[in-house]
Amino acid sequence: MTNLQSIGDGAPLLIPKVDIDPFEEQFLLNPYAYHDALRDPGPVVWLSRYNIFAMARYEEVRSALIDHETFLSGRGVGLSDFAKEEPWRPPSLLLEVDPPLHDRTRSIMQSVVSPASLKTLEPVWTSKAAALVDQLVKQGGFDAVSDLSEAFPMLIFPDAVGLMEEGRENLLVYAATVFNAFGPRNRLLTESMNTAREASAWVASACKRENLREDGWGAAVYEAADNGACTQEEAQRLLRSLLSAGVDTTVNGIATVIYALTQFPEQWKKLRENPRLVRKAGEESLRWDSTVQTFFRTTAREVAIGDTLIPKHTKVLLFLGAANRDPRKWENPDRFDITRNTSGHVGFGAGIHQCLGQMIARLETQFILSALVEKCQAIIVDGPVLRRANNTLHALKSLPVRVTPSS
Ligand code: OVM
Repeated sequence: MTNLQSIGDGAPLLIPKVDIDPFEEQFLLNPYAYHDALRDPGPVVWLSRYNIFAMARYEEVRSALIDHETFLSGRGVGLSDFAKEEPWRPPSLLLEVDPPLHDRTRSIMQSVVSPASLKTLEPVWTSKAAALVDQLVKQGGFDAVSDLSEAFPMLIFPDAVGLMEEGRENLLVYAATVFNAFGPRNRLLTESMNTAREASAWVASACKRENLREDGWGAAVYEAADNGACTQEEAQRLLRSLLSAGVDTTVNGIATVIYALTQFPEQWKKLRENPRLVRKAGEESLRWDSTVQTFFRTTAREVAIGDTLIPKHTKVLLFLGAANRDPRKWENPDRFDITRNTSGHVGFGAGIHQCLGQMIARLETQFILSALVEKCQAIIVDGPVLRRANNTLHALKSLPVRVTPSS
């Protein structure tokens, strides 16, 4: 181990420097073109555009995610360091906190979105997925993003939370801003912030107790507060987490698996022959094209990665999407293969912060895929596939498809 020495820009000497901007539009639209350049130089690299450390190999990304005592979330999981800059909104009590607070809030929310509550929602979600897919298949062609991948979560998720009807369209606007806000203050974030003022106000109001139905997850969070698990103010902010993380993620998760199946028709065929593979298809899709591409952590202490010492109190960018395609870990990583063993993928993160809503996301994806494989023989792209640049999400804007109904 060689000592770390600083030079003018703060970069340690023994670290490969990479000049790529992972938040520039070209990168965000196709991150996979750049991942080798981030993974190959070493287990940790210096991003000279931002003067930060970054890790993009599976081993290091996963190790950092599970080591929450070294790699903190409490100073924000975006580029902005909450110890130095005022956060754009009050920090999330789940995502942007460390234990012990994290463990208290996490267990509250875990009991709200419990397997038991999902079990009762399942029949409604299944029939709504079937009805929506049925209607779209009858049309013969549709936009798999707006008509299906956005439409379905919007049909079921706000109802499950018990949100007011009025203004639900603000959810996607707000979420896009939340995920842009993990990146630098680039054009994407600035423009997003301008459109989000109204959406933020709507979300704040939608999270208030008096605006919630009495039978949803939202009311359940407030009941936990009544029982002493948290304050009423904490309840409102915990509910905000569901609205922040629960829609744009599943929208793009669903859109991506449909896109993947159009790009790998032999996998579609395999899925039709064995519809029980829907669960594996969803998982492989998250590995192959992770919806959440990146998150930051902040070091709590000096930490050695290979020959590099990362100083304490330093931001480190973790490339989940690159880890999930690291050839050091995955055989033929660019191949979408629904029968592969995806165990250990970090598409939902890993460790104590691992996606709270992962069962919700899995179910939504499975219900849509099950309906699609049952009702269509074939699904093909029928127009330009458009992406939407976001500082954190690998997102689709439009996926026009044509379908052949099952005979
Ligand atoms: C939150 C939050 C927001 C965005 C993402 C997320 C992936 C959580 O407000 O807690 O988890």
